[in-house]
Amino acid sequence: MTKTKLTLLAASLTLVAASMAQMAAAGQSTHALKSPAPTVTLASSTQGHDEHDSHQTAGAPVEVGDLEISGGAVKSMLPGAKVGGGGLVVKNTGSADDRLLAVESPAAGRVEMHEMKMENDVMKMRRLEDGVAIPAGATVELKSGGLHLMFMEVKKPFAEGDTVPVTLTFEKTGKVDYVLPVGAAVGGHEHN
Ligand SMILES: [Cu+2]
Repeated sequence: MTKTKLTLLAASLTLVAASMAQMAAAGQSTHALKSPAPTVTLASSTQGHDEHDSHQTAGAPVEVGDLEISGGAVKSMLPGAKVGGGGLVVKNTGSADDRLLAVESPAAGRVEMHEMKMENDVMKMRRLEDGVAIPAGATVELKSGGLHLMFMEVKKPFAEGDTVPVTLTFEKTGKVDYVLPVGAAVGGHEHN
């Protein structure tokens, strides 16, 4: 009798011990699995916000809808100069065409889109009144010598190390803010 009771007691103690061990193990695994995961997610999303929202880094890619704006630069200008040239890269990852309709900058009276072309051995430049087509799947680069941006009535000549914020207006995507770095002036064209 007594022996049986003891055996039963021992058996139930073992059961209790076993279930406690299980609980502990379960608790441990929840800890081990759950807590590191959100930490990683939080860290990466915080980084993304810093780069894009609070203070845009010059030349840092910006993605809005199907468009990715990246690269590009504005050339530094001579003292007293009023016109500056620059460009950027627009990539359309979507399946619908878009169009860059207008560019504005607080640093310039107005920003025009220009195209340079050789015509009978003469380099001609014309203003693109209808903007620049950004076809579906295409990457369009605006830079000196081809399609480019002209900053007119520049308030303070761009100097190397400055940044030039621009607001791009696209037909489909709408307005996109981007910041261009000012690089060293390298050859290129002058027009006043
Ligand atoms: Cu031009």
